[in-house]
Amino acid sequence: MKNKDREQLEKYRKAIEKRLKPSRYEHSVGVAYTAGALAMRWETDMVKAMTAGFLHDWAKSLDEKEQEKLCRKYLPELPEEIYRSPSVLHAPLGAYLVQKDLEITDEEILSTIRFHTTGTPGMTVPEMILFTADYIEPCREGLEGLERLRRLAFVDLEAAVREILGLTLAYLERSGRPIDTETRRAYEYYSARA
Ligand code: DGI
Ligand code: FE
Ligand code: FE
Repeated sequence: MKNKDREQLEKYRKAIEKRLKPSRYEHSVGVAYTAGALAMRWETDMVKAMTAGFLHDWAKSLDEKEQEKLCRKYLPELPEEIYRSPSVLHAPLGAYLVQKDLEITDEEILSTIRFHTTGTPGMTVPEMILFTADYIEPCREGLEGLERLRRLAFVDLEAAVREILGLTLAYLERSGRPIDTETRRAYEYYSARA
């Protein structure tokens, strides 16, 4: 990659290192390099994939109450229903905050961050890459199907997305947590294409 890109990425890495606790920072580095490798395999922009990887959990340094407050203030277009699933708020809020805090305006990067937790129907390849990298990055452990999904992501990206959505839905149902509309829509879209 160009010197300029390397310097930008280094800037984002340092910014996220300062912002998140160490384990979450390690996760972000894992997502960045996994997304970069998937971008090589699936022929999309590697620098954008790594940028999104470093920054995708930018809003996660805030507690959920604060996330809700900022979402209500800055993202009034979010459906009221989303507030029943507070763990998904950091994704749309992160897309907003990296724009505000780091002047990231590239819509391709912003939309991958926006949908990294729930997914959405008809994701672009960069969106599927971040969604999948978040699940399979090397620091993750104890998640269902990890070893197989790590291989599958490099063989059939959409199949990996479908499986991750299925596993997430099953997990949420088992634990009795509300399922956000966007998660369900994404799951239904990808199941119907199997
Ligand atoms: O931020 P990370 O921990 O790296 O990963 P993530 O952004 O995928 O967030 C994962 C959490 O979000 C996990 O606890 C499951 C939860 N989640 C994903 N979709 C939904 C959801 N929680 C609810 N309540 N509803 C959803 O639809
Ligand atoms: Fe996240
Ligand atoms: Fe994450």
